[in-house]
Amino acid sequence: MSDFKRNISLTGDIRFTGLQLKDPMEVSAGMLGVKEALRHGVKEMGIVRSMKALLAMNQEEGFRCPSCAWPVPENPSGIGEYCENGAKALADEATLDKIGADFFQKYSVEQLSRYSDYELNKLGRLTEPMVLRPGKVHYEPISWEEAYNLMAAELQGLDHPDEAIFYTSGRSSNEAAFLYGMFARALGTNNMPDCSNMCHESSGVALSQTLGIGKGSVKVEDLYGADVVLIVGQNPGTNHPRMLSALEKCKKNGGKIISINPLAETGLVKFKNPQKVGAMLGSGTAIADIHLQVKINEDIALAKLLLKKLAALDAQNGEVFDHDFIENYVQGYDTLLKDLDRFDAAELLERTGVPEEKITQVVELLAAKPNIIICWAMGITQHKNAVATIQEYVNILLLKGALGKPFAGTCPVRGHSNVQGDRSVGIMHYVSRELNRRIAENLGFEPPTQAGYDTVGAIKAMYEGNAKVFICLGGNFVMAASDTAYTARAVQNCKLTVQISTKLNRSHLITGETALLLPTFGRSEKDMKQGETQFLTMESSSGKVRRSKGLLKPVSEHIKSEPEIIGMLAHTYFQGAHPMSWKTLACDYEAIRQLIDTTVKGFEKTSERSKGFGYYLPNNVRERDFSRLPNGKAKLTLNALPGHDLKEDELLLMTIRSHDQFNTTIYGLHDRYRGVHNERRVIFLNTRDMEKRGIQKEQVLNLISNYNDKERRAERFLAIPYNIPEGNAAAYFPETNLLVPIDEFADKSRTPISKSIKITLEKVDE
Ligand SMILES: Nc1nc2c(c(=O)[nH]1)N[C@H]1C(S)=C(S)[C@@H](COP(=O)(O)OP(=O)(O)OC[C@H]3O[C@@H](n4cnc5c(=O)[nH]c(N)nc54)[C@H](O)[C@@H]3O)O[C@H]1N2
Ligand SMILES: Nc1nc2c(c(=O)[nH]1)N[C@H]1C(S)=C(S)[C@@H](COP(=O)(O)OP(=O)(O)OC[C@H]3O[C@@H](n4cnc5c(=O)[nH]c(N)nc54)[C@H](O)[C@@H]3O)O[C@H]1N2
Ligand code: SF4
Ligand SMILES: [Mo]
Repeated sequence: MSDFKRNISLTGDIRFTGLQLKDPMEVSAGMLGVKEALRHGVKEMGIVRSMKALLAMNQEEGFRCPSCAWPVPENPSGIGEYCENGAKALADEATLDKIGADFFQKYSVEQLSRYSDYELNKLGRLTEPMVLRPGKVHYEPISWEEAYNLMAAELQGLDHPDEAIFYTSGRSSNEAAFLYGMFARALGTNNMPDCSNMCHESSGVALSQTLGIGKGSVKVEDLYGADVVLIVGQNPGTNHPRMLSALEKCKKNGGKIISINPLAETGLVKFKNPQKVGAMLGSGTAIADIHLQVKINEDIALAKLLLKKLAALDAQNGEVFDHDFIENYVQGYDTLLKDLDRFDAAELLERTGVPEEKITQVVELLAAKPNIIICWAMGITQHKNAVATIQEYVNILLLKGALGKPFAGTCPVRGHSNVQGDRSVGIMHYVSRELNRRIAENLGFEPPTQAGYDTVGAIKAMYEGNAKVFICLGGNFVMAASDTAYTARAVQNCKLTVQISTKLNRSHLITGETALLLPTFGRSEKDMKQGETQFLTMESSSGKVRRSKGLLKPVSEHIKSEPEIIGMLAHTYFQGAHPMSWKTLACDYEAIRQLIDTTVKGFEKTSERSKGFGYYLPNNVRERDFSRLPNGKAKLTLNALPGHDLKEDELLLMTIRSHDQFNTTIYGLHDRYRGVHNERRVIFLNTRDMEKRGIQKEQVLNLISNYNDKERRAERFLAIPYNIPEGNAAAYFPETNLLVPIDEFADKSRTPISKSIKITLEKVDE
């Protein structure tokens, strides 16, 4: 394995920042949310810039919020279609702080790697292309032209195109992602890992197998009229805040909200709608009517218990399940009912850790009501049995006939603002025969027919020396992926790593022999081409394609848009010897959209139809069309219960987000909803688990995971007694990714097991 003699820290200097504990908050958003949002905005962007940007965010002619993928409703409230965390994301990207050549001359990558992730992000926006040459520890400036030449030369020098890997984070536009995916294929590889592999891949796999489409079926408006909404393994108060407004409407209309979560997350408990002045002054609405405090990864037991009880009621009166729907659209009914008999209700109940009376309340609701929506996120996608867990919940919807009608359906709530769009336009490591056929027909070249690497596959390939060039369209690969030390080593094995980014992160410091840092536009920035401000398109969590048009002055005149960078790289590589006009496409987004329309199924007249509030892509579940599944019917599945075989001293750790971060981008050191201030190095523990181990509040602990006799450690975390089930623990990512073994991932989707890591605690003598 090569070593470039760079002395890079994977964690930054580990030091505590001054923990202060308060009670977890009962009410989310409201006045404090808006105040927080403005505070961040004004501090980072100045008052004029922040007001200008905030007024345009999520508006018809404005830009899409760069944070999460929650859709804007058909009839938005007018002003302020954003939340505190959307405003924070905007302030973070539109900051006036910047770093360029002088900065990198002063600080080496070795020095910078001692900074925390929080400190790195705070340095500001990248302003000019930089290169880190072999053996050097300082980035130096490089012209765009030389950067394209360097990349093209490295790609041309590969023995096989499969030695190149193209990672995508979910912030890119459809236009950029399309060009990127087509360039990888034109080169001859399907090596396109993306952040989805670590995120909702389990949802995609589970839903494709059972319902014939990897996306959800619910529109925002469906939530308003639902009878029952289950929020499973999701913390919307922090990660999809405007979803709470939709849930509030649902409640007003008589709907019931059930939260299934090991934690009593703020926002699900009480919520103030920041768009309504009246609501800000009141005490907020308790969003969740019932909270099932399930133990980590016992959702299959919980869903089976619900199914068993519903089946028993249905056996009495035949009115609980939708028998017409089952008859016409569903396969596997008898087998599923028989299989449920194998499980003992008392054992299932015990596994869940939920009080029986709460289960009874939920069963009564589900039995009586037809319009059910199930929403979920990382709490169920990042386990070994994630696909099975999601399918077990889908079983409930199928038996209730709660699909393909208003106010019912599946709602996997997506993370990154355009992660769904990126997939739709072709960012995937597997092969779609239909897409390949359309590429050959419309773009004039034969794409590769061999599947490429996903995220775990890419890391292993780099580690083993089978990949040499690693290009990243956004993201922070080394910190987001599992097994930080292994992943870092893997990336350092590459000859060239390229990061197309807005802000500095640790993946810019943990690099290959040569590294390029290519600065690009944020969403909010004005992208001028041919004398006109350009728009780009994105797809929300509900499958709607909309325009996004930035308006702020770009942070530097030396940065380039993502489509331009990709188009020019492809142009430099092919030098005209390719049927696609890469150079033209680099600056003509309209032309890219036309290619998307002809090449990607479901996209049609996008330039026109993406206006205003946009258009929905086709969705077979909404039409109750299951013809693409075997037998033409949706599928009920049989799923096994998980077995963790925890040792006496082991706990199951979930790695979660604080209220002050966007994935690996750390905005601040607070998690005020959970009562944690000024510290990220904390671990939430049940008091009984603390007592058993003689652990004091705020005691310093090392976290250790041990899989296949390999010990992995994340050092120095402060113990916090918290309302969390016994045997369970929680801590923030990315600090804890050191603990996730590279080989532990979900069956079928290969998503790392970030929410159920077996750990032990080691006390540190201070
Ligand atoms: N502000 C902000 N917004 C974001 C992000 C961000 O980092 N910050 N990230 C974006 C991205 S990429 C994504 S994917 C989403 C993530 O959105 P979420 O999935 O809400 O994010 P997590 O913090 O991972 O929260 C997981 C939740 O699942 C619960 N949970 C954990 N294990 C289990 C389990 O076994 N069963 C059940 N039922 N629940 C469990 C946890 O207690 C927690 O409430 O948010 C997006 N939006
Ligand atoms: N342990 C653990 N690990 C996890 C998770 C977890 O819950 N637990 N969650 C997983 C999930 S759900 C996800 S989605 C992944 C996230 O993985 P990634 O998407 O790779 O990571 P991010 O932190 O979102 O990437 C942030 C970086 O993107 C760049 N950036 C921001 N905006 C733009 C832009 O507009 N264009 C470009 N080109 N670059 C931009 C900035 O440089 C910023 O530093 O992490 C996964 N990792
Ligand atoms: S809910 Fe998500 S998309 Fe909407 S404003 Fe908030 S962070 Fe942005
Ligand atoms: Mo995600």
